[in-house]
Amino acid sequence: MELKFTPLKNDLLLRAARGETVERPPMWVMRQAGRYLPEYHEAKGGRDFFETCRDPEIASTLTLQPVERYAGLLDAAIIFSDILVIPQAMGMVVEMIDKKGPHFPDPLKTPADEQYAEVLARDVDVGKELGYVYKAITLTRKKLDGRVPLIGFCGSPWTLFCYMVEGGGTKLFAQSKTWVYRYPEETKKLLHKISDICVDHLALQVQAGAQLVQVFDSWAGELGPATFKEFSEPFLAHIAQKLPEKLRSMGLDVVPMIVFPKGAWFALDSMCDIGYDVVGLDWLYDPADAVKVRGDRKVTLQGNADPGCLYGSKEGITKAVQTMVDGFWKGQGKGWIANLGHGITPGVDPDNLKHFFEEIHRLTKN
Ligand code: 1CP
Repeated sequence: MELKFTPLKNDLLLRAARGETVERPPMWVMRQAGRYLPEYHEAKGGRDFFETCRDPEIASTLTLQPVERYAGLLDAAIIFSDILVIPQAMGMVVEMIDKKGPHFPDPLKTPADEQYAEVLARDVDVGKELGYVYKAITLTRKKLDGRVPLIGFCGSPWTLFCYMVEGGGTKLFAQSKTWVYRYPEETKKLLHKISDICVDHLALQVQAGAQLVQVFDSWAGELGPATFKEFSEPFLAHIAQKLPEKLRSMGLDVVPMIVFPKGAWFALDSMCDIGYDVVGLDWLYDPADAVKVRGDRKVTLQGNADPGCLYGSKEGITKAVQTMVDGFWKGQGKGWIANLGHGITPGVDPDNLKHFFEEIHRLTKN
């Protein structure tokens, strides 16, 4: 069943994602609703992070904050949630520790563990476990009232797997690498299980009102070309293939899909062929080189300024924008969604993000 909402007044992002020629590049930034905004801290108060995700009223308020602050500049909203709601739906406990990040008190240790068998065997009903995400999306669509499209998202199977075995953020990836190099088949079984849950979660987000979806493979670059091909790419491809099938079977329209394989510069060529409409790039790519790798394939590139440029001066930010505009946009007029190369970081002055948007606007005006 398709829900009815106010038609979009600004559908620039959807047109650019589909590869159409557009009047200017759409812009949004990863983690745009978050800690750099004083109004985020005000609205969140002392609440636990996952409690805010589970409260559709607060989650929608947080989603709208950047849309309101940057009205007329920002071309998308992204639902306030987290990639780690999937491990939670799979029965794992995930806490968010203030100023430290996510923590799993009981991560997966080895395939011989009882917990591994339990997680694999568990029949996960995301509709039941993550109903609050879908409620938040529907409420946000209503509050947006057609101002900009709403993006839904999930973590990639590989990135979620890393958190499930590491138990939180890591620099070494010791557990993830132990699994990859010691238990490759058991690792793939789990990745496959996670992939199917990602498809279900994305489909229900679309049913609830998400107009475009992004898969965050934040730890893609921890793998090398050969291991990425084995432990991440097939599962990203599985999502790209199954989601449209699932949406059609639910009587829903197919939505554009974005993949963000952070750090996997070696995979750009194959990422343009696995079924995504948009490939997100981090700042380690030279925009003009990425455009060359894409060639004439109908894939839109998204990114990719160093998020750290927003700690810079106005001139520094302008220079970073100019590099993107020259590489992605000049002589093209399509195929680019302006963004940072990763999430905006805490401590950035929100006015610097405004300057970033204004400069994209100014430097891409015909
Ligand atoms: O505007 C938005 O994008 C907000 C919605 C959002 C998204 C898309 C949040 C809220 N998290 C995410 C995705 C997410 N979460 C990713 C993929 C994007 C990326 O690579 O940045 C990842 C890796 C996570 C996991 C996570 N959640 C971390 C990273 C930990 C690590 O390993 O370094 C952290 C710090 C969180 C908490 C979190 N999620 C979101 C917010 C606003 C916060 C901060 C909570 C707080 O302290 O107030």
